[in-house]
Amino acid sequence: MSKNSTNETKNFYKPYKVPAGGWGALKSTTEHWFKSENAVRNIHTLLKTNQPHGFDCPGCAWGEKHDPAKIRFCENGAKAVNWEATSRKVDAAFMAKHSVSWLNTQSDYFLEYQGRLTEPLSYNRETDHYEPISWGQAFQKIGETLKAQSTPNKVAFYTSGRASNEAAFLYQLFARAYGTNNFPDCSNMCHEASGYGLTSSIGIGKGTVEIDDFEKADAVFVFGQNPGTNHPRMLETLKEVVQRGGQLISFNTLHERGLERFQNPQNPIEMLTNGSKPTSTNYFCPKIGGDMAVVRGVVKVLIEMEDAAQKEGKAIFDHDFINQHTQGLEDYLEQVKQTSWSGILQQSGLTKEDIVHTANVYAKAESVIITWAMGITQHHHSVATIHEIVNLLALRGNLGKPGAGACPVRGHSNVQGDRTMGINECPSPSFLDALEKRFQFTPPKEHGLAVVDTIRAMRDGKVGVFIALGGNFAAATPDTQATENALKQCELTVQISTKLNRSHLIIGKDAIILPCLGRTDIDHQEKGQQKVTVEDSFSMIHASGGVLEPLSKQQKSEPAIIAGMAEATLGNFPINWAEAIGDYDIIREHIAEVVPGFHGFNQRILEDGGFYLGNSARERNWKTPSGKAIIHSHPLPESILPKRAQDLSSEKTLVLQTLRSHDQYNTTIYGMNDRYRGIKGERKVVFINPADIQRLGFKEGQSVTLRSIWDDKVERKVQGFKLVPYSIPAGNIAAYYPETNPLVPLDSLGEFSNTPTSKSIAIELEAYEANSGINLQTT
Ligand SMILES: Nc1nc2c(c(=O)[nH]1)N[C@H]1C(S)=C(S)[C@@H](COP(=O)(O)OP(=O)(O)OC[C@H]3O[C@@H](n4cnc5c(=O)[nH]c(N)nc54)[C@H](O)[C@@H]3O)O[C@H]1N2
Ligand SMILES: Nc1nc2c(c(=O)[nH]1)N[C@H]1C(S)=C(S)[C@@H](COP(=O)(O)OP(=O)(O)OC[C@H]3O[C@@H](n4cnc5c(=O)[nH]c(N)nc54)[C@H](O)[C@@H]3O)O[C@H]1N2
Ligand SMILES: [Mo]
Repeated sequence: MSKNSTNETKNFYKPYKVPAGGWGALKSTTEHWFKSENAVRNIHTLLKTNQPHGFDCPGCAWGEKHDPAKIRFCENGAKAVNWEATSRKVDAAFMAKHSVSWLNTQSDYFLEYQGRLTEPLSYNRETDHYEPISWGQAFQKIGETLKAQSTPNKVAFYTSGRASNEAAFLYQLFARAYGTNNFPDCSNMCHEASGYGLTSSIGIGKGTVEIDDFEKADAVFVFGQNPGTNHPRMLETLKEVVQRGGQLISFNTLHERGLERFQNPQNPIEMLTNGSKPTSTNYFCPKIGGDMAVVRGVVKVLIEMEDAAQKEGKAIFDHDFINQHTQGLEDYLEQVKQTSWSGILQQSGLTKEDIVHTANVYAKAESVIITWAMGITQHHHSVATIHEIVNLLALRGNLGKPGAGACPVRGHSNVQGDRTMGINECPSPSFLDALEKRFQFTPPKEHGLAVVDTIRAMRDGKVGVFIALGGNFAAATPDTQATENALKQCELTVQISTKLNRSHLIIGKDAIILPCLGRTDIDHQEKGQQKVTVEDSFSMIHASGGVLEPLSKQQKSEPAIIAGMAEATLGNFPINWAEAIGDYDIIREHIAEVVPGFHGFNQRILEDGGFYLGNSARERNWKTPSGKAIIHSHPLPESILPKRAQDLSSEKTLVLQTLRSHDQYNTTIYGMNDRYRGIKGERKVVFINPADIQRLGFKEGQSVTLRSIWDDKVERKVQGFKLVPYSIPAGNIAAYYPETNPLVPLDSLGEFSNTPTSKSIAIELEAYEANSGINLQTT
């Protein structure tokens, strides 16, 4: 389609024809090395990534096979490390030069590019500048503000998923001892539907596979994820499945390069011969939100196959597993039978042949793994889709056997661990009991606020203090305008951060920035250098220790900052905070007593490669009320858009998914390119089917306004985005987050998960003349 790319897109769009990884990745890694202005030091640093005595890569939560001989970083891990380990500083001098109002006119890229935060800062409204504040004064101000609140529930404690287990455990202990369960976290916007969907079906909210299972799987289905960019080390695993003759079917609305071909930059032969390997045996492109219909179609074919097999005295279904381990199958099969093929084909956008092929692959395989990420979890019907996936797995006993299982691929490098440590607005009674027993206080039982409810509560004056352990709340959350207005209502915002970002610039009455150490930095405490621990997508816990001297003596570790705030608020209750910071073994001893599976924590992290936390569903132990895996039956959604958008939609309505480019880490923008999708030097683009460009009367490369459709009369739009003709189903479009977050209505949420529907937003496009209006872009 883009062979005859016109002048409009010629400058920034050229399809990428070579495999993912390979020389392109190596070139990009080198460029980012030099950009960090710390190249030599960082090469040394990178070699310690994911090594037994190094640090856990802050990139993603993909796990590692234990093999000390291997270099274990990828291009995007290298970007994450170079970005953190820069020598540039954002200090008092920088802040004296730039007012907050001026900084707020700069891009997200500019803000983070300025370097590491190196001293505590406090906002001065009179000068509109951040100014230095001592650690002691900062803690005192926070403690006094917290103590002055009429109820602890006026405070929200946000967590982004990079926080270590030790930091997360102390943080929740502090907030619960203070008296609230208000723990909004990035997971609310990410894999919440996976946690909810899995807990309500198999009794545990985590994946059931280990990394070794990929070596045993006959087939792997990858739904709605882009590992070439977001989990590059997963490509090696996928390639190996294909290489040994396994079946690998990718389901993605876009043709993502990494899911097609991969050249391993760490394999000299492949690099020198310019060879590459396929990463999928089949590639299907369902419509946005069409995956539940795909799975339903597959099950419909399997029912027909089962009926035919039974006539010959054989079976496709694993009846022993079904009878012994599941509940609800009859109703579900009836529901599937009731679903029409026309509905399935229309919603999935696939042909019946594609679906029959998938069913055949599934039925022939003795073991199947299904993986997924944000293409599944950020819709209105995400929980229903995950239930459908679990049902498919259950039909042939693909839960709790080698080479099989459910594999939600997590995002942030310790987002799974943070939940394990109790970062949860709806804590389980058993967790609270264990906390009470260990620390001799009664933690609050009332459920707290997740992300969207926190924004609503700020808006309504019910939350007035916002504390963030990392992340970039203002940019990562939906409905940017509404969120920014809500944050501006706050009495105090406190951000524990490594780099300057938008959230520091959206200020209520008072704002404090507390600069912290990152994964790569050495953490010196009274009893020597400290390690922290993290949990990967496969429930492996391992230690991580920094390797670089911190850029400034004024930076503190996350646990030390939490302890400082806690002591200023609670004194030595319920623990001696300062003592725990001197030696993190003390924090781990507390964890071992409170969190199941962590007995002998301090000894077990000495093992290279760490230890496995275990997974009850993997043992076929179903922690559901009935003790069985529950087969849920949901009707296929009428439309993939939430009802409030559906009612207003028309022929012109398109469905937008917001996704990541290759040069970003969530709201952190490393650069302006999206190599695998052929985009150079541009982020304001809309990927659109060429037939839609024509149908709607636009031209390739034309600038447009995106306006979202919602029934509350609020105008949500972004402007000046260029149309890029792309291989994407008709009626679907894609654009980058966070630039498109102003379009996501705060109330457009996943059913049961309350996750913003960042992958299915109803949109209309209109031509944009550069000078015809004010550009409302926030980035
Ligand atoms: N380099 C890098 N690594 C990262 C991150 C990063 O930003 N940069 N972020 C981290 C985090 S927090 C997370 S959660 C993960 C995110 O990892 P991903 O889930 O891979 O992230 P997205 O960019 O949101 O990509 C969504 C993918 O799903 C596809 N998709 C969208 N909607 C649908 C659908 O309805 N059906 C199907 N079948 N496909 C669909 C899109 O085309 C795209 O390929 O990555 C983590 N790792
Ligand atoms: N439209 C749309 N919105 C989305 C998504 C989407 O796909 N589409 N994805 C959602 C998802 S999956 C997620 S996980 C969220 C991400 O939401 P967040 O986790 O809140 O955002 P990040 O961009 O990862 O946070 C970046 C900031 O974290 C800080 N930081 C980096 N490293 C550290 C560290 O080691 N310690 C501390 N204390 N701070 C650190 C830096 O200051 C940096 O500016 O966004 C969500 N929002
Ligand atoms: Mo995420």
